[in-house]
Amino acid sequence: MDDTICSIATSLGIGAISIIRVSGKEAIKIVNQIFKGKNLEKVNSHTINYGYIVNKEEIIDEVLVSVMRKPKTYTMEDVVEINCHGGIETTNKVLELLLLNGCRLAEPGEFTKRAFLNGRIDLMQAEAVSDLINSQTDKARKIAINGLKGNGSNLIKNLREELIKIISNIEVNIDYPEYEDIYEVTIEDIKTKIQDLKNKLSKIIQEYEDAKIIQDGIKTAIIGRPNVGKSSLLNRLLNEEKAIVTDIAGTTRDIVEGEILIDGIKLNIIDTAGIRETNDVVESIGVKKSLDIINQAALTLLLLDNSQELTNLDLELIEKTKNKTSIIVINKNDLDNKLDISHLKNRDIVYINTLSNEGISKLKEEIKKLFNLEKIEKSDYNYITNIRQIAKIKECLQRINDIEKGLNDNIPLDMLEIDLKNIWNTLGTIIGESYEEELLDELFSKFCVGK
Ligand SMILES: Nc1nc2c(ncn2[C@@H]2O[C@H](COP(=O)(O)OP(=O)(O)OP(=O)(O)O)[C@@H](O)[C@H]2O)c(=O)[nH]1
Ligand SMILES: [Mg+2]
Repeated sequence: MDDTICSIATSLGIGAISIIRVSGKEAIKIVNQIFKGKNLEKVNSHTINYGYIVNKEEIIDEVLVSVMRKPKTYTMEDVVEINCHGGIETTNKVLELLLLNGCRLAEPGEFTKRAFLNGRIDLMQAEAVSDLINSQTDKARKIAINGLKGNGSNLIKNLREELIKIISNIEVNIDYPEYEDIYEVTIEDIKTKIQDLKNKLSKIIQEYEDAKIIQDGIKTAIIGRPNVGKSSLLNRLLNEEKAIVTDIAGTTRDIVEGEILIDGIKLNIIDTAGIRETNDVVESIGVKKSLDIINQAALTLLLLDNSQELTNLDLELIEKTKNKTSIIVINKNDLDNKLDISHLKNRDIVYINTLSNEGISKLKEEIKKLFNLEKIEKSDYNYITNIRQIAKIKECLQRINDIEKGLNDNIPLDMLEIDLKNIWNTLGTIIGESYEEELLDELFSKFCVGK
């Protein structure tokens, strides 16, 4: 961390402004060497300075340079940001000059890595930076900004404090084993506290499911026999003629995808090839894909045709989707009814007609109910969503389960103490109290360059 790093922080292309960021001990000195204007080594911290970037006598660009001295900076090191005119040539030239004058090109995420290593943010907050950049909906952004503010970190820190209290409780028991009365009282107390801890960890895992929906959306598959109107439904939902619709059975052969937002939650909708027995090679590959998608989707919309009797294939699909989160969508309700719904007991059913759009809002309502989107809408967006962090929480939960079993079998208290300290350590790795170098490398390599 002794060297001074630089990187283009904005995306490289033609635009009004490009920002090149420099961080490290020599940041101000190096930029000053290629700057014509005030002496940057003498200007006040957190000032913006007008001037030129020069290569000896040649003016490369007219710029504004922000000088921010440590420690109140993104990395807690001296940071300089050069605002130059957007454009690939200019930006690259300024970067090249910085490299020639002693900077090293930053690795992806290296600025944030330094912010972590210098103690300005913890590991959860660092990961939230990446989530913020990658968030695709407003709600995903809200989760990320809460993470960045440290809400998730505080949650973990509180859990660790509770653990410390339990551990000290146990130590009293180990140190004064002769007081049997105290032991009797506190062991019950310890059990209650461990139960409480377990509930809190379980809640984080449960809420993670909601958060996944907010961040990734709901993968929704439209399936059914050929010609029931799957592509028509996709088009209605997207409000766009995306998929080809004809009255020829087997029109859709490969999957067609689109996205909509329902109450700010993204629905990734997949229209599939109609499922039937076929000798056509291309179509049969499509059919296989359709069947696979049922297993991958978070929501299946099984389309049936109101104007036809149920076929064996329909019945098979009804059976296949029985234990999945699914809605039976009965299309073509403008035509005379021939479909007998007595086979559809205990299933969510919505009638629609894609010609007039009837039932489409009802379908959306049903999806909202199914995924409890109203609850998510009212949530405070304090979720832990990072897979690494969740894996650690699950690990803690597993250990607590083991401890509970042990407590019932009267495990020795010093063993219990060791187990609880392990959980305390595991929680610590979530916020980066301890870490392995490889973990950091892997984690920050997923960041974009310049962040
Ligand atoms: N009357 C009526 N016809 C509809 C309705 N929805 C779709 N259709 C017609 O049904 C035929 C098939 O529609 P598609 O959307 O292509 O059906 P699909 O399920 O995607 O068919 P494949 O791609 O072959 O599996 C077309 O002629 C549509 O115009 C509806 O609500 N009412
Ligand atoms: Mg189709």
